[in-house]
Amino acid sequence: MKFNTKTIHGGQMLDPAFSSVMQPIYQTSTYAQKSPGNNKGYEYSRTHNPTRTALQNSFASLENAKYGIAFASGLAAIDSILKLLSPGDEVISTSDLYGGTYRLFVKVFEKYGIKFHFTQMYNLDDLSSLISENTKLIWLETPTNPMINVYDIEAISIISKKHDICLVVDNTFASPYLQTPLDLGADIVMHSATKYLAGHSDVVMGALMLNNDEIAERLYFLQNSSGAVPGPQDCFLTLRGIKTLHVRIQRHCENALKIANFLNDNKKVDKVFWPGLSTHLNYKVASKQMRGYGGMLSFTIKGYDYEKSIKFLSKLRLFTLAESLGGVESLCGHPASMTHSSIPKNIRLKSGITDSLIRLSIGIEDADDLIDDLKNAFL
Ligand code: P1T
Repeated sequence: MKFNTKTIHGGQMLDPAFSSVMQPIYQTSTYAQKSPGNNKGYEYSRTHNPTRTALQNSFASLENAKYGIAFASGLAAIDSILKLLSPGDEVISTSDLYGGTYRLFVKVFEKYGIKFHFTQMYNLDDLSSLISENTKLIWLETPTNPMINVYDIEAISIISKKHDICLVVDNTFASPYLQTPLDLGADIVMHSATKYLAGHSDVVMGALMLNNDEIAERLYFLQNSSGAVPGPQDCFLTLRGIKTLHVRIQRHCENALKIANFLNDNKKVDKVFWPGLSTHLNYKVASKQMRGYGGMLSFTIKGYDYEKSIKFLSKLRLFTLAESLGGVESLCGHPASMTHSSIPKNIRLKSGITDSLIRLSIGIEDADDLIDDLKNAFL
């Protein structure tokens, strides 16, 4: 099945009750049992729910995975991966990553004896030099949030395999339409499905996709044992969102290209971070491993400081100042004071998250209207 068909039919079956074409919302916490433990595998909704099963099958199908596991948020999905580790284990992560992921690593899991190293993953010698016998996980966000750096999944997977380290790719910014990391050698794919997968800024949801039977069993155990599961209504909304994933991402990419070119040609703009520009540091690797360059873009304006950048954001009308990304509507944000404020300033500056950095989540409105909105904010 090709990707555009998988978004609609991947892993789906007609509902056995009435053959409804849309998956029903099984809004129930529990199921009547004929005798203890006897009800087609459905006993309690933290453990299993048919709407969630349909979503998990869709997740697996999108990433060419054997297993899909749904969580109540992207961070809940990451939390479960970290619970695979034991005290003394070490993780090597991209230094440029979502602030909430950094916070979970450093402020929650360090306390339990997990050690985190942060590095840019361009230089594979730097990565290799951090590997020890305690290294159990490589955390790769690509493209990164908010600098839109792109790292070579295949090259990094060669290193992870050599040292028997689990390679996890946070594929939130790309979506499986643009990149399928398991095909490139990753062991687990993680998504904040809140973003492109659900796609309409109306649900918070996390996803893990993988092929390894033993790790999958441990993650299903954690999903049930820790209990950070999504409700059936949210599973339904995410399934519905996924049905248009391919057409939405096509338009996100088309609009991002037009806006990246507009900003790149604008004399007031200092730097544009979008991997589809041939001048971007990661254009080559992005062209190799991605099927398009995505709808996330960051930029800085010449001579702008914190105040001027905030003023620029306040002048935008179609771009809404808000956390999150990947919905049909365009959003703008100031990473230093919003999504990445939990990262200490000296650390975020090293990754390029300056006080003047502006992040755009380019929606699927008419690109000319979006460009007019930006033009107006430059006046
Ligand atoms: O918000 P949640 O569904 O828990 O997902 C966390 C998360 C994980 N990984 C990446 C790359 C993310 O961007 C996020 C969430 N990011 C935002 C809310 C944001 O505005 O960047």
